[in-house]
Amino acid sequence: MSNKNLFAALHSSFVSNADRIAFELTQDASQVSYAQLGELTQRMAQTLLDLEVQSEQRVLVQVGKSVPAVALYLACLQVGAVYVPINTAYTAGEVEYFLGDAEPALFVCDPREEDAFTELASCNVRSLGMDGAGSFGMAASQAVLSKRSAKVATKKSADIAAILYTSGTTGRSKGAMLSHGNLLSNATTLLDYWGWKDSDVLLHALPIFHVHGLFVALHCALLSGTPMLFMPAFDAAEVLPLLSRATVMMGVPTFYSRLLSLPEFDRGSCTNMRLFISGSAPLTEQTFNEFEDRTGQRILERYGMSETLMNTSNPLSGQRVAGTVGFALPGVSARVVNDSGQELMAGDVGVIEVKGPNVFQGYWRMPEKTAEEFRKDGFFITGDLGSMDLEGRVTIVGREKDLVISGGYNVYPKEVERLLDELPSIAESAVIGVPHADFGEAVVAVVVPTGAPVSDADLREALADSLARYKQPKAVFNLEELPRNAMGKVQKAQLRKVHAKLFTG
Ligand code: MLC
Ligand code: AMP
Repeated sequence: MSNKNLFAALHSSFVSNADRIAFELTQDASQVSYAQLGELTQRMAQTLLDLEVQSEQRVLVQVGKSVPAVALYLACLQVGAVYVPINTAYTAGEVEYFLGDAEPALFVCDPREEDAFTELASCNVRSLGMDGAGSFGMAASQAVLSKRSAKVATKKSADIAAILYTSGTTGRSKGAMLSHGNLLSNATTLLDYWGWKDSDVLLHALPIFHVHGLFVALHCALLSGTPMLFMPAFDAAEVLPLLSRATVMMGVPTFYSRLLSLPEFDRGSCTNMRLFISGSAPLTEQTFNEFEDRTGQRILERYGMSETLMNTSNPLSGQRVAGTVGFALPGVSARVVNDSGQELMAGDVGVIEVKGPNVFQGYWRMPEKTAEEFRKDGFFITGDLGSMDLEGRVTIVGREKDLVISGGYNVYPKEVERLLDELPSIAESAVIGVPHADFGEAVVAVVVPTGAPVSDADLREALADSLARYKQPKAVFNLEELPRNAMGKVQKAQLRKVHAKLFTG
């Protein structure tokens, strides 16, 4: 049986594309070839082995976006460790949870945090700077490579390659376990479905701790030897002059609405572009239409999740319909069901369920939770609400799960409410998402204070150490009591209605 380690496929691409450029860093135009990426990865793999990281052990990583960070991911694959990336915006308080839950053998953090985390963590702690500095980076640069250096660990398709944490409705983050087979099959499907070409150049401006930037974008490029224009973070003004050198860009809807806000962005800005892909949050019909009017390009919208990678996509050739997420990808089955799991007629709205080689292996150390989210016939219950037309085209209309998606980041109200309710100044709270022109949705808190009204500044201060900034409410409202229905359930729909125009005028 051949080795199903995803790294085996990536490595053979690095060998066949050795002389091609893998990354051009947009900060300084420096370039890294596929051969250099392969060597850096080999050094990092050796460093992991020198630190005695074993196959299947977790490596928790919270580092800035950089080529060394990509190489660290690849090195984890190579030695068979399980890569666990977390958002760089998480506070030390949030990181502590992941350290406890993932029980990593090694935590790699930003060099500025290394001393503090060495005190806090019970595992090995090392650091990696965006320039390759830090204790892990230094060790990798000094690693002695020899014939006995790290090999490619042998893996089966179902073996876990990565755990991606995704918050739960209980407010506790769940680790979605993705296998080598999940990652490789989804990437090869996308390469084919999106017609990846030898001449493609990918503009990579997404963060690399989520499915979108880490797996969808990087895997497509790395497996096909595509050069990437690699940006540390999205900035519309910086993207604009780079577009003429790229052929493919992937982004969350905020990327596209921000590009449209630049008056100089037009057809001439993207003469070589063949594909703008959007996902992670709903792309409004308004953005889709304005984008087409301005550039002549119809954005290709697709739909995915941390648990499932990519499920559906609008077609490369054929009609891309605004407001829809297209068809189930080849090998993926999608259906829309009612509460009792019965499949609905075309056009009827229900919960979207999916099955296929893309669907994850379960939640880390949560067998009951895993069992709850799967049907007996193996379909995964996404919690997204939508419909499917007679041709199989899927439209997402909402979410059954209480979740806010802000600028492509998920915020689970429960997690924020739990922290607010612990504050002495707050008796109870309800956290909602309201429309926002830039982020799509924004987090808003409605609170019942115990005494004096709570201000935005009070909340900011109270949550500074415990909650990432993007999850913090962008506005707070004080009420004497929360609206509840006869069953005592907070009527969030009513609150959302009241504050619907808060950020959209
Ligand atoms: C930043 N801020 C946000 C935010 N991003 N607030 C709400 N929602 C967000 N998404 C806040 C910061 O906390 C800060 O607040 C202020 O905005 C400026 O920070 P910044 O870092 O300068 O922000 P900016 O560069 O403008 O970032 C916006 C963004 C970024 C849209 C470029 O959020 C982004 O790259 N999003 C992509 C997310 C993504 O990759 N999702 C994929 C998930 S995978 P303050 O108050 O301190 O000033 C998935 C599956 C799938 O969903 O299908 O793909
Ligand atoms: P995450 O847990 O970060 O992977 O987010 C997954 C969720 O993002 C999905 O369950 C959807 O709710 C949402 N999502 C992803 N892509 C789209 C899309 N194209 N349109 C609407 N929602 C999307």
